[in-house]
Amino acid sequence: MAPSGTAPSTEETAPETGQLTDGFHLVIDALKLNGITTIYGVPGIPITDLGRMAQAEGMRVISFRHEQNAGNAAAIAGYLTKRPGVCLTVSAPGFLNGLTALAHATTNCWPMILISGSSEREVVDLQQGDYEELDQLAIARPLCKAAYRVLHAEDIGIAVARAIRAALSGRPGGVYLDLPAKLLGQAIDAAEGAASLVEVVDPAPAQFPAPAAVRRALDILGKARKPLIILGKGAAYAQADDLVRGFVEKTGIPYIAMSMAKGLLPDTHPQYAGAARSLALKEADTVMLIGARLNWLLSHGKGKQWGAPGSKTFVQIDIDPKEMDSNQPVAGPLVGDIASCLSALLDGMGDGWARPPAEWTEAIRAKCEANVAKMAPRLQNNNVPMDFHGALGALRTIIKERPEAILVNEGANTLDFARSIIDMYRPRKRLDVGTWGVMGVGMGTAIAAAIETGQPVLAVEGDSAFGFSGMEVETICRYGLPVCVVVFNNGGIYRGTDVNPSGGPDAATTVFVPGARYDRMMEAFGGVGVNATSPDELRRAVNEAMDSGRPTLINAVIDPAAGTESGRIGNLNPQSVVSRK
Ligand code: ADP
Ligand code: TPW
Ligand code: MG
Repeated sequence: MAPSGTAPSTEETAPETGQLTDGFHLVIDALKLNGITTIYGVPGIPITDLGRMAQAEGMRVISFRHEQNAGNAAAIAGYLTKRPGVCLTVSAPGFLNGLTALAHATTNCWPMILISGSSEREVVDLQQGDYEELDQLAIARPLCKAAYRVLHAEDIGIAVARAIRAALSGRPGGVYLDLPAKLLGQAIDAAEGAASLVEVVDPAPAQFPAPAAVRRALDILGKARKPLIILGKGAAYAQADDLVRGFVEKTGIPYIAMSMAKGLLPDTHPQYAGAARSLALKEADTVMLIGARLNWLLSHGKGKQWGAPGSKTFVQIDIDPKEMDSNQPVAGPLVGDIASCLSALLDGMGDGWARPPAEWTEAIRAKCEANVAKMAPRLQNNNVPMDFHGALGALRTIIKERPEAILVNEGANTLDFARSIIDMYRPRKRLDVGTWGVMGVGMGTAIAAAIETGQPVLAVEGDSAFGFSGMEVETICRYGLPVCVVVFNNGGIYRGTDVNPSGGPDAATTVFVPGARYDRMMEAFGGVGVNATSPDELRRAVNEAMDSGRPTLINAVIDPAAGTESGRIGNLNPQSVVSRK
């Protein structure tokens, strides 16, 4: 991809006439021309050779054990890099395995391209039972921003360009690219092929808000007595880190950060109201959303959590105009990209901006301090078996000492406690289950985080969550990645203490084999396995792993009774009205 304003580069060595190229090479050349250098996938008919050739052509091709994990890797690669992450799968079953991740990327507004081989159109459309026959294009369409099929080798350049532009422009999302087997082997003249490639110019154009919209938003913010900023992962994705900090600090407005926006400013920032979240949401008169949606994660901007109905005025920055008024009326809509909107706001604020009343900011600060002090002793406990607080107290210190490390996090209690206990200090260092709360993103996310950033990764995983992608520990070992997985082993989903209500011999639905030793999975592939029973042991093992960079899995033995049903969202479980004996 060429940045805004630069002309597409010309091929350095133009092929001579008479030479041939084919679909395989055109796909690879088109991706490389646009700066896409890594493919996450699983090989097989008809794309085995595509992976081999991509590797031969200098691309990084990371082979997984299951397409869903490769897809999750591509999705988070898109989030981390602002370039589409690419996942490559075989037809029907491989395609379907990758689809969950494509939908996940789209839901989270992350750019990703799922490229799947497919069987022959003529046979599929007549339903004649081709090898792995499936109408993949039709199935993908509702789950992504755009879906394209390429039938002629000379169209590959345009198709890849369209896929990249669709994934990156406006609200980012997933794109599906369908490559029938026959296309890959199609030969065309090499010079003609080279000329058909397209380097996308300025794939995510800046989108400026109108001056009137900027004035309107500033007018609302200027009148607020109790303003609050909510930073979301759209703001983290935008990589406008200095502008976010500049704006937050110039306004003096307290802010909270949605899960993956934690660390955009350090969680220790004096304006951070995370530990006073309830008070801030309830009492605020004006709420400014920056790259965050008023979806279920913010209880749609209503309910007890939000104080009296109608008590809030909303200002919102989002690149998607349809996001405005999606759940609550937005009095100050700013449609544009985060960087353009924030620089326009900063310009408009001038020098004499009045900070919010001290009564408000002090009330929040006092609440934060009280809550932090209340929590502190619980985080220092050295109980055996460990509870979530003791174990996370140890990990919290490790992230504080190693702020460059990336924290991957999934589970229920393991997720909710880690989110609130582990402070983040740098942008895009906390990667988790996203908008849907998908279990199974862990290993794909950890692998892509290590590959894309080269930084050490600490993956804090519920034992159930880990199981969804656990086989990828082999992938971590195979590529020698600096990933330390900590499995919070409480013997089950939420808790390990349920019993079968029928009294029958089957295990209860939420429990696993008690005393399981996940650490041995890592040892099976040549990595380091550790069984940790106390916070001290856990701390030691994680530090060792982070120092050595060796693939490590620590089985952290957590009290099976320590968790609660569904972590912090138990209220979303429907209640039965029937009580049967
Ligand atoms: P969170 O879960 O952290 O609250 P969401 O995923 O709900 O965040 O919201 C992210 C929002 O950010 C989406 O509505 C998306 O359209 C928006 N967004 C993504 N990238 C940009 C950008 N560069 N500029 C402005 N808004 C963006
Ligand atoms: C793809 C439902 C939400 S949380 C969870 C499940 C199965 C696992 C919780 O147990 P874990 O954590 O990981 O051991 P802990 O600390 O509470 O014991 N399938 C998918 N996504 C979701 N969200 C589920 C199922 C679920
Ligand atoms: Mg568990």
